[in-house]
Amino acid sequence: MVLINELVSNAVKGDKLATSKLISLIETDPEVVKDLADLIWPKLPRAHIVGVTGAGGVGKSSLISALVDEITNNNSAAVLAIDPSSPISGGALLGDRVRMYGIRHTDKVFIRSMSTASEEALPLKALLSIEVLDALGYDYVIIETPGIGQFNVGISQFADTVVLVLMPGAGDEIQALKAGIMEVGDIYVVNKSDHPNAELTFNQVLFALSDVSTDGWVPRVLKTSATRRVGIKELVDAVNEHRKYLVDTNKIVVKWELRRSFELNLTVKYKIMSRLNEMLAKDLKTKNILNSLMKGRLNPISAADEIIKLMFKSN
Ligand SMILES: Nc1nc2c(ncn2[C@@H]2O[C@H](COP(=O)(O)OP(=O)(O)OP(=O)(O)O)[C@@H](O)[C@H]2O)c(=O)[nH]1
Ligand SMILES: [Mg+2]
Repeated sequence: MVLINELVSNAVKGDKLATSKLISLIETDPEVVKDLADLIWPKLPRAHIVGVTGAGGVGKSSLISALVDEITNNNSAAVLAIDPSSPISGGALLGDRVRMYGIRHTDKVFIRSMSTASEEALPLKALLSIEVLDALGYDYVIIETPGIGQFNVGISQFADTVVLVLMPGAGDEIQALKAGIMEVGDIYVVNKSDHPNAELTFNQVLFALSDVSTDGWVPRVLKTSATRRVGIKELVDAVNEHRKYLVDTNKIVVKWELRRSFELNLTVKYKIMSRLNEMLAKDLKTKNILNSLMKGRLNPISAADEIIKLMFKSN
């Protein structure tokens, strides 16, 4: 607890190593949030959460670094890159990433990557980290998630604004857009606009979206070149316009509710699974139930009912 107190007071002052250590603690054991909560939580969300998604290699990371450079002219930003393939996670990459992307206002930027199991698109630890970054006072929290065709991560369940990134020649994605099976973005970006096919793809996206029904917000379609830093200011303007729209229509409250219900859902699952594993390791009655299931004396549903009964009895 002393450690946490110290980390929080340093993180609040802008110490990025302390912030990174707090996130590492959450990665190791989400229960640490209980201690954190007394210090910096709970409260109404304040940061604007931007989810940036798109297929591999479209330029999400490059676009985020350009975006962060623009945003941090006036505000602070934290970036959380969810990386399903990387076995490396965390603090070690912090400095490297900032350097790698050539971000300018480094004092106002926090960057962190987080590895996940591939089937676990947005893990609890990521959601809790978003809350911590918000509580620490970052104005924008930007999440990079991979999104491939219809296999999306449910980004709209936690992001206030969804930026969907495409690149020239993204035929499959445009088909998916037309068919309505791709995750819906608030802003569509055709990145790599320095490529010859960009204009064609841009027009195809506009066309594909022309009969997508909206409830008040008309999705923006933009062209950017992350590497040449073209169209970045327009992208930041579109994000801010969307935020203003959410605030003006009070839809921001619905976003907060969605995010916090998603959080609750993942937390309850996490706690029940932890409890189950603990019971399977230590509790004789639980082991007997598993044994009966294996021998065919119990079916899985009745076995689960028995386990749940035990779970609530022993609490
Ligand atoms: N020509 C051009 N290349 C770009 C642009 N944006 C990104 N790239 C290049 O595209 C490649 C992939 O960029 P990233 O930013 O790593 O793409 P990503 O979507 O984050 O990739 P993953 O995280 O691996 O899915 C890199 O070689 C970038 O330099 C752009 O606007 N124009
Ligand atoms: Mg990336």
